[in-house]
Amino acid sequence: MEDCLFCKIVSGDVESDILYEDEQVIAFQDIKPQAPVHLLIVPKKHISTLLDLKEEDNNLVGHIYQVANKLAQQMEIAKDGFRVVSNCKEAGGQTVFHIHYHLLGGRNLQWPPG
Ligand code: DGP
Repeated sequence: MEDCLFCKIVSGDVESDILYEDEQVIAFQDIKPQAPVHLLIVPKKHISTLLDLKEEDNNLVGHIYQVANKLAQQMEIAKDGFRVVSNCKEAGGQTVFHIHYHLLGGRNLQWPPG
């Protein structure tokens, strides 16, 4: 997608601090961290919102959670606990329309979110 920020990060046209990459996903530091650890796990395939996920994406979504598991351990937030969250559309807080999963940890997170 030409005008998609996260597609440009995937292609390397926009710089980011990448911590993990494989054939299906990348994970990089959020530019506006909301916790001591705040990474974004992003599929390389452009999918605009969670509502656009298809059955064929089931393995991809499972893979994203496996990557979250690995990164939580790597970032040393697994022992205390952490959060994986994906915002959907404006009222859900989505600002970048290429699905992504926030991995947040390193402090006691509040619930409910704002
Ligand atoms: P959301 O609001 O759920 O769509 O999350 C989008 C996140 O993307 C938000 O936490 C800030 C982050 N973000 C926006 N622009 C950039 C960027 O250029 N680089 C990086 N690394 N993160 C960005």
